[in-house]
Amino acid sequence: MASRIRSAEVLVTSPSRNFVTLKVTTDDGVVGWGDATLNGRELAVASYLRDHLVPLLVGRDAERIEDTWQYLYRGAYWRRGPVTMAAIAAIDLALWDIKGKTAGKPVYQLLGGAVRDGVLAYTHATGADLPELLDSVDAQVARGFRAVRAQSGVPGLEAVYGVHPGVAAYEPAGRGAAPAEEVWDVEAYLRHVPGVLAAVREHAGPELHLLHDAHHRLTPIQAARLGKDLEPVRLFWLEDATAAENQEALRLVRQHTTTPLALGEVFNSVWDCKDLITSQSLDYMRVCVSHAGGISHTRRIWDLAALYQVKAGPHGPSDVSPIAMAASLHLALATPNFGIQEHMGHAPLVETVFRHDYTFADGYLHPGDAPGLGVDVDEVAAAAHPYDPAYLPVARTRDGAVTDW
Ligand code: GCO
Ligand code: MG
Repeated sequence: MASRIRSAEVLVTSPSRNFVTLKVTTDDGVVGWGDATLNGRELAVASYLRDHLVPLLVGRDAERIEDTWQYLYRGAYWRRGPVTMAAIAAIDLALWDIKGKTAGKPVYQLLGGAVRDGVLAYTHATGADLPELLDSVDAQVARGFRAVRAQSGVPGLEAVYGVHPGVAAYEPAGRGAAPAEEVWDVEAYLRHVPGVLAAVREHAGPELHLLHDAHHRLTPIQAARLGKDLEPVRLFWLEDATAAENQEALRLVRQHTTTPLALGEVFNSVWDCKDLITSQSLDYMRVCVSHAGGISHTRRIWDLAALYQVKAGPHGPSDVSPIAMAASLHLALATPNFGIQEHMGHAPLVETVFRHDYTFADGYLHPGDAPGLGVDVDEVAAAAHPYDPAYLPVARTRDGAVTDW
């Protein structure tokens, strides 16, 4: 007998950062959780869900995940875009959670079962200068990580995105009604970073997987030069070398360097990913389940990528909630061409609202074997932390012009 959706409710909570959470309840009382967090644009997704999608959900068959996905995506006429796809993702995750709970199985079992024992994870190491960065790398290796993203301060720049003290999870979005503005000097960065990463490689030895994120800030020719300069460092990947909208740029970069390339954390559909995958312009596709239409759509992207030897390297910073992280891990465990999962971790307060079954040990994550996604939300704790506006910083060049993010 079909199980119908009785209600769907949107929670916006801010246990040290903002999250948009969807609670779907069936008429037999099964609860599924979904995530719809879009950093700095949380309320837009909350409204899209509350005002446009929730009324369509009530009464639908909770088991027909794909049909609901097609109905919301194709039926809207206005397709794609981060707000739409994050909202659809939340519903998709909640319905997979319900399906798992109803079947009494973890979601990865419903996706075909595990094809690996654990999910290789990388985390962040940062330092204002080299000694601080090396300490941070050592601390993350001591926690068990076999892969580390290294970001460093740049002499002459007051703040560099992604650089912060300590190894605890940090929040790149700053509280307040408007974003912070930071000065960015690409030439200073390009002069400084190759030496820093070479020093990290020398310090860490050949086995540690080293990653670096350029945050979409380089022109194609600057990215090509950086990729070349970094070849002796043997990076696991150079991420977001160029702005994601101009996809031909990556082809140019690729012609000049064997440094592996990753991109796509801002993509939200297979159409965004298609050309880069089929032209084999990158090695890792970075879309994550909560921004790209959920498990149902993201697995199609991974399958397309598999044909071209492109691997999955999903986004997993602190704005990817524990619900989305759990969903990503279930999919990763069952995906043959999975590569690596970003795992920045969350502040302790986040874990008091979202209790998750996934674990980290010895470099690998595992989603756990609880039925469904394996995340529970403490609604009382969530309600104690209402929405608090926060925005990612805006970058300006030295002459004061707004520049690529
Ligand atoms: C990464 C990122 C993040 C994003 C942030 C946007 O983890 O690779 O680039 O720091 O910028 O999550 O919301
Ligand atoms: Mg990134």
